[in-house]
Amino acid sequence: MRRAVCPGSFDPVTNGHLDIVGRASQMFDEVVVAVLINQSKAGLFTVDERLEMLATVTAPYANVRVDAFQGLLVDFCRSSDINAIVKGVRVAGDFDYELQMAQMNYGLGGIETLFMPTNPKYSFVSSSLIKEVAKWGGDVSPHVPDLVANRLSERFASARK
Ligand code: COD
Repeated sequence: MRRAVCPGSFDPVTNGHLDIVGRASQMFDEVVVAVLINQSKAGLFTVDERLEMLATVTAPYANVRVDAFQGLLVDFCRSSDINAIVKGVRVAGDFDYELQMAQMNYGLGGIETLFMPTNPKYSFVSSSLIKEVAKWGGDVSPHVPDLVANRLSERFASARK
């Protein structure tokens, strides 16, 4: 089986992430969207909340499942029988960083990384910008699934109380 991983923080998932996941799902038998459990960085959403949002918004893709991992991505790939890492590339700066990680991951585990150019509609979209805009009441609805837009406004509304 050809199985790929789309790894990330997904705090929260955006339409840019989803575009890459959807395109990868057409190329592989199975795609695992894997959320990094980062003990040293608290996110806006817990890992469980991110997984729940991801499971809901990827439900239309029959061959996509979600999971979480700790430690090295290559170890997760090995234990889940994953042969490829799929990454979206937005701008040249992304490529410089992603290339280093791809080469390190290949050296560590012999796992290939495939780069997918982002859909230009989402080239400026990142989870951190989305959080910044949503925090101050800006409209993020064109850039994230409706579920995520609602969760963001709930989260920041309760923070303002
Ligand atoms: N359009 C297209 N793709 C996008 C967009 C967009 N608008 N936004 C993000 N993406 C893609 C990128 O490929 C990105 O890499 C991925 O989605 C995830 O993005 P984020 O922001 O949710 O997640 P990151 O960048 O914080 O994730 C970093 C990883 C968790 C992938 C990385 O740190 C990792 O693999 N960590 C595990 C530890 C490890 O193995 N370290 C050694 C690496 S060599």
